[in-house]
Amino acid sequence: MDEIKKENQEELELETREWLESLEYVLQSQGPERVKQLLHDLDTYAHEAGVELPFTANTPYLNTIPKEDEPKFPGGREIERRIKSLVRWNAMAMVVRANKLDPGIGGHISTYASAATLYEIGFNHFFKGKDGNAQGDQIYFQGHAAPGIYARAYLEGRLDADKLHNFRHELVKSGGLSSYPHPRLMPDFWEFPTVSMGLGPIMSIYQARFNKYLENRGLKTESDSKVWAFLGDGETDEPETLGAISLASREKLDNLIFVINCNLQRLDGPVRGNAKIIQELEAQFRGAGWNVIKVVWGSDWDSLIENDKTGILVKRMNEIIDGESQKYIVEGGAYIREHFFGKYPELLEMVKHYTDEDLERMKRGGHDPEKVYAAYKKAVNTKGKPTVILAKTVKGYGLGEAGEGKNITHSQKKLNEDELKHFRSRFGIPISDEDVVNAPFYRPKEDSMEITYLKKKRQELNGYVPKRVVRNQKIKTPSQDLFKEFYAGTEGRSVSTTMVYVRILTKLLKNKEIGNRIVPIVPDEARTFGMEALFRQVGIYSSTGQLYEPVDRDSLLYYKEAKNGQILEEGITEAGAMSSFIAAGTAYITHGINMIPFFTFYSMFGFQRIGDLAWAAADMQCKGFLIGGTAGRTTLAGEGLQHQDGHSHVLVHSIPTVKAYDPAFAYELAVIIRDGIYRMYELQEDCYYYITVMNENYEMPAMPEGVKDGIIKGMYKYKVSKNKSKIKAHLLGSGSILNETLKAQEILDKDYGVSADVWSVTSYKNLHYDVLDVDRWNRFNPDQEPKKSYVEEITEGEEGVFISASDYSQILSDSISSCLPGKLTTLGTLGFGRSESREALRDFFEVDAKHITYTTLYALYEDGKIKKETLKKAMKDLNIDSQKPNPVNS
Ligand SMILES: Cc1ncc(C[n+]2csc(CCOP(=O)(O)OP(=O)(O)O)c2C)c(N)n1
Ligand SMILES: [Mg+2]
Repeated sequence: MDEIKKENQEELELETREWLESLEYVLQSQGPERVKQLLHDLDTYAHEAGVELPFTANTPYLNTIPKEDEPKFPGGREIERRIKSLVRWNAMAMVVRANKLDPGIGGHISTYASAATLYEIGFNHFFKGKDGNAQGDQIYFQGHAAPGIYARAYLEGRLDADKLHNFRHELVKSGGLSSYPHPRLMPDFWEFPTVSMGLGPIMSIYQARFNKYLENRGLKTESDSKVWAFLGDGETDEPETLGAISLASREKLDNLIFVINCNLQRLDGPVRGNAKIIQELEAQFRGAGWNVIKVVWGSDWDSLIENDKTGILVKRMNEIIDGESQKYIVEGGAYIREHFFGKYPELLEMVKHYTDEDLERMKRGGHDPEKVYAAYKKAVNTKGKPTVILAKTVKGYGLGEAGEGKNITHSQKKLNEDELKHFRSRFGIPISDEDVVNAPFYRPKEDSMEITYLKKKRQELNGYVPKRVVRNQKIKTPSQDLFKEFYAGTEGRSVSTTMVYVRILTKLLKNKEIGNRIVPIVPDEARTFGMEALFRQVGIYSSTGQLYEPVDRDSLLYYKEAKNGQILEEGITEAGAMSSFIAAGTAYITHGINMIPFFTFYSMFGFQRIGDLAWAAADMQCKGFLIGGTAGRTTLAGEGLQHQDGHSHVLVHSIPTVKAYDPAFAYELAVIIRDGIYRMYELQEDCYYYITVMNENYEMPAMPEGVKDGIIKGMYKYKVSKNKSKIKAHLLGSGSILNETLKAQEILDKDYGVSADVWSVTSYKNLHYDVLDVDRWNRFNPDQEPKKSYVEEITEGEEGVFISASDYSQILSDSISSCLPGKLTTLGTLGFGRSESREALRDFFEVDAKHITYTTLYALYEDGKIKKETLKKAMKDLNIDSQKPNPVNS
């Protein structure tokens, strides 16, 4: 029985060999294209014959570029190795010293240790700088690999030892280095904040797309600049990392290169202990249409792979899982022999002349400069597709006992004397046994071969990276004429602030000076906001133009896609649209071109959904307008709990440089937008804007005299009461709820003899930041005449009670309560929304005219200004239901 099986087996093997030999013959005689065709035909034949072939998007666990296709390495292997070793040492020393000085200050050694070759090949051969006004590459460095990037800048002479010494001590007098890439903190150095995982990858995709957009619109010349995104394998679990990869292939972003450092570990342990992250990612990216280059094995494996005539080695490589790969690193040569090669006698035979040390030294692809060079070279020359490089590395490479490949390695920040000695010797750093314990920084002399080489290399590539340079010129703000119609009011016509906004945008787009700099961005909500007229007016950007006849071609406002289209219609991805906003709003830095993005979205799906990107945008000093549409918890009727936004203004309050406004009237909106363009693009202030617009229609009044300054600062008196009574109240209203305060003003005047003035509050954020600033100044300057906050200034001498009402959480107006001359009662919409009519919602949240009236009367009653009977009667007359549920907790 066994004999028969064996014979059969031999026959099968013979058959396989014959097929393979035939294929090899075709490959040699006619080349790979013919092989592809044959395999395709075989596949089709088998399929038609009913053979179900298992689907796989994977190739074997081998390098994508075979040895024979590798280009010649153009660099000096030895000198580059020495430079890399110095960077490694200084990066490690920076973290070790910082933690000696200040235990617990943190930092990462192991990530850069695993990525050093990936970066050094880039620095020496690929990354393009911007010197001489070149366009340069955009490089998203993996956030916690920052020590390595600082260490290189130290060798380059761009950062001194003092700075390195003050890693994570930014507040010392001489200045330090920030933990991670933060353009805000190091504005001459970092360009892209990446450390919140997933943001780098998605931002880089939209950056590469925006570069093409600028080219297709004729705003920038075509270039061979690349966008490089370096990320961790653990980071690929973030939805933002992989969530937009199909956009990159659909848009044929051959200017985009992802380098995924597959060290198989994340913070706690293995990324995929029970599987292979490289194979998993290969399938995902190939499935999405990317060019995938795997760099799994170093050159030491080449001869073994070449001699693997039966395919047993590849079979073994395919079998192992990442948990095992990690173990090989920790256990060493004898273990590798026994457990990797030992599974099959033929494999053991292949390595019998290798010592255990030889086996241990056999590198992974990501640590082999020639393999990495080959991958990058292929990536930069790839046309029509984005490329991802999946490089297998070792986390904590070179740390030995201190953490190489160990589960604790991510957080390792301290090396003892022996470990430092080991590291020093492993990388040949010329530091004595005596000195090593202090982990001193080491930089060879200026005229040394190392420094000369690395400087020359950077010169050839147009200067140092990362380097943030701002090269834009200021923009002239459109004249007041453009905005005049909005200052005039609508004279009886009812419109919404959304309609006004779209009209302003339309006019800006037509403006000769800045029209082509406007970038309207929508995540599939243009019709919701009545923006569809723009489709035809300026076109929707499409890198392929419009290959079909739109179904509404006969209508005036047809769905027009064009290669030079101006609108970025992103589809349903707020994260993607925000990434486009960032690419556009930072083009003044990246490309020296002022672009003015207007990203219009459903306000609930703004800061709540993409808050971390909004934070990163502020870090990058992004400019532009975020427009929260269908805003206001009670103004958006019918939609309910997941749509009615009553807190985006609370969320935006936390980002210091965002100017946030909740305007009520057309003229307010016009003043704010004009001022925004003026501040961001003419004065070049560091901020971006968030403005909420509503879909409630009402007449827009004409702008009263002298209110522009108040609109911008955040508050002005809009309407003085006609009633001259001594019983005084002040009603603060915002957004569409301002109308409710105006109605309450009338009721208070007519039915209760109360003189209530109405104030329009356009920005509690502005007011509160000003209050904090003035309070602090007074605290630190007790000898000086105390300053007054803007709110104090404009309300000085006002008498009576203050009631605020807005479509947002009460906490906004609470923030200014200490500065008013009378007690403030705040009405707002804290709580979950409901699917209801506007009227019912305003009653439910107690922000309608009757609740504002009743609350005013109660405040006056508390103040002893009216009698209890009057209050109780009012409660009845106004139909206030005291038994209704509390909207805050129901
Ligand atoms: C959004 C987010 N969540 C968590 C972290 C904390 N964090 C920093 S590094 C890290 C592990 C990273 O693993 P990997 O992506 O594989 O990178 P490696 O260090 O292995 O190169 C984590 C969880 C973070 N920076 N951002
Ligand atoms: Mg990792």
